[in-house]
Amino acid sequence: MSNYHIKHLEEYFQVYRKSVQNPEGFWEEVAEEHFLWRKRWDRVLSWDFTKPEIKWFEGAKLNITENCIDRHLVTRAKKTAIIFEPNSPDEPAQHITYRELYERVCKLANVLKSKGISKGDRVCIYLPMIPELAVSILACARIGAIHSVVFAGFSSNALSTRINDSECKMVITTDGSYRGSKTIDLKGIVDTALEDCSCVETVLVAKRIHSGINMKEGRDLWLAPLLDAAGTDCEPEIMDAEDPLFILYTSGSTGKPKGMVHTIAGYMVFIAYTFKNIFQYREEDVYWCTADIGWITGHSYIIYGPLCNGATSIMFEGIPSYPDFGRFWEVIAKHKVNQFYTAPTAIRALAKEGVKYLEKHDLSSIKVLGSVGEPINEEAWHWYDDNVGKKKAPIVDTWWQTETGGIMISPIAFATPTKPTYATLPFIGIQPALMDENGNEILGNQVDGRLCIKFPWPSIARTIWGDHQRYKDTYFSAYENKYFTGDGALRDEVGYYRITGRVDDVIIVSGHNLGTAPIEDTINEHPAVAESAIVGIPHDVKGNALYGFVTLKDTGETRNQDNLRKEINELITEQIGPIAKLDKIQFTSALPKTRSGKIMRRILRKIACRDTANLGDTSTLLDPEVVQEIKDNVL
Ligand code: 7RM
Repeated sequence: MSNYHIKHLEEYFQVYRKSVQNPEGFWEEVAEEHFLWRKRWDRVLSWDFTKPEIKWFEGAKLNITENCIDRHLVTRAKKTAIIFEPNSPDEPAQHITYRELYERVCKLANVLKSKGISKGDRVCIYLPMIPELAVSILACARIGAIHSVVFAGFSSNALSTRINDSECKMVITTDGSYRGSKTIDLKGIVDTALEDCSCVETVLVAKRIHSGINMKEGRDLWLAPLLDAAGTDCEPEIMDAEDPLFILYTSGSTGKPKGMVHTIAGYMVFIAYTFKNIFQYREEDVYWCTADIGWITGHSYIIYGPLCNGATSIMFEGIPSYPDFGRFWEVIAKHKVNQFYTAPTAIRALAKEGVKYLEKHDLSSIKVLGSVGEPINEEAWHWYDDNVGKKKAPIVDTWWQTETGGIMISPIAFATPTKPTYATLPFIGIQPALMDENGNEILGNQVDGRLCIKFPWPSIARTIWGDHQRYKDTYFSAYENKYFTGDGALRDEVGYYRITGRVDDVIIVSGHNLGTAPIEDTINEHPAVAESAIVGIPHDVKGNALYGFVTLKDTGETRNQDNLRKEINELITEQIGPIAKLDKIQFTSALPKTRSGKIMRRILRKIACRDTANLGDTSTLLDPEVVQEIKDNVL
């Protein structure tokens, strides 16, 4: 039996047992057999959740890019590592082989060095989904610089905060980016941001849209001529297992963004192992994750996980609605995608358009479907299963976080029987616990509580950049000796987990704890409803009452809103009970979402409570205009 490649449920249980009974022995075996090390570790694991301090493979030396690129050159030099699918379907796709990727990464690594970047320096990468983004990440890793990718949809304000927090010496950007039919002046955003950043010495600019931009003398440099002059080999910097690999910012419910720090060896081992098993990637498969590399999903499951396995990974520059809502399906058919990984918000947006776009494309290459980012509601799950997977492709609903680095709870495709809306079983090595309000672990099945993890796994973030105390307070203080995820979950009669959403989304109505997710799921089952979000508003008698924001499907017919309100509440009464009925239902054209697709309930809550003087930071919203519309129509 190979520990590395799990194929049946029985095997999962055996390997899981082993990984929990002897975590060090287990991960040591995985690390030994499947990666390239320059020096072996002295110790597999040391940990103390009270400090908190976690170290994996201490004493080992390696470079992650040798694992992602160099070692494949023997057998996969001509294999495509990255398929770049541009924003416009009229622009040809690019197939970048492992050999080409090697050369491009080495060249850029040499450029970085020549511009004064060395091991431990922070480099901010503010790029759209173009090959230079992947190459920049790997070039940093090659020379031991710490990359901090900032999603290229963030404003100049968000960008400067992140650059300053980790004192980046360099920014890598472009003259602009494409987004559907629009272009975005990325360099202009960088220029504005840098007015507030004295730490940045150099800005490297890749050409993408060929727009006229300002180049600041002595600071800004075009990338192309530097690359042309650079050498095609660059010796990898030999790194310690626990050296930082990257910083990635994630917004908390309060305060400034948290720069989560991931270190090299443990991250590499866990991300490679999860990718291989959960998606059941096989040599020659084409894998597509639609996330932006500006999020952890893109770091772990577009770049590091696939490349560590010698896979072919698609990088898509565009959006699902351009030139029309058939774009995803067109790309799947064009590249014969075998594993497709996307977010519930995208699934719902596409489902809203019906099946007419799907029917035009051949999706028969699909073997596995993935979901990530938020709980997937029953309706979206079935739509995905019926229409995209044609009931033949298992859906891996993968629960994890920026902080966890890799997937924590998920089916293993073809091994774990799936169940709609359930992330199912803990992945190998992951030891979840459900906790009650008093800090006690809830044992047994058919229970729900707050989700914690009891034992370290290799890719857990090691700290928050510059603020270890905040790391401790946020994740290790709620429950003794446990990592607290901030999510609620339930465990069903067979031990499957269902993530019910952030615990701060719980609303107490007349003493009943109501999670927003199940109510939203019920509303979404109404045939006219596309999406919904529930918030609590103060109520004299009940403590809180429920206020719903609902978007409707474009079915062509006009509906009487009062009738719809009645039908929605009847549905809730039927499926959950009258306690969960909504006091108010506001119909709206869209919901405010973060750019990674998470509904910003914080903003909706304030609007519903008519507390709109200070809506907090709305700069990370996908579509800030909807906030005005919702404010104008508040009930
Ligand atoms: C990967 C990612 C983390 C939060 C997490 C959850 C929610 C993510 C799922 C999910 C239910 C899922 N990282 N979440 N995946 N909830 N089912 N499969 O999204 O740091 O950006 O967000 O996202 O609340 O705590 S993240």
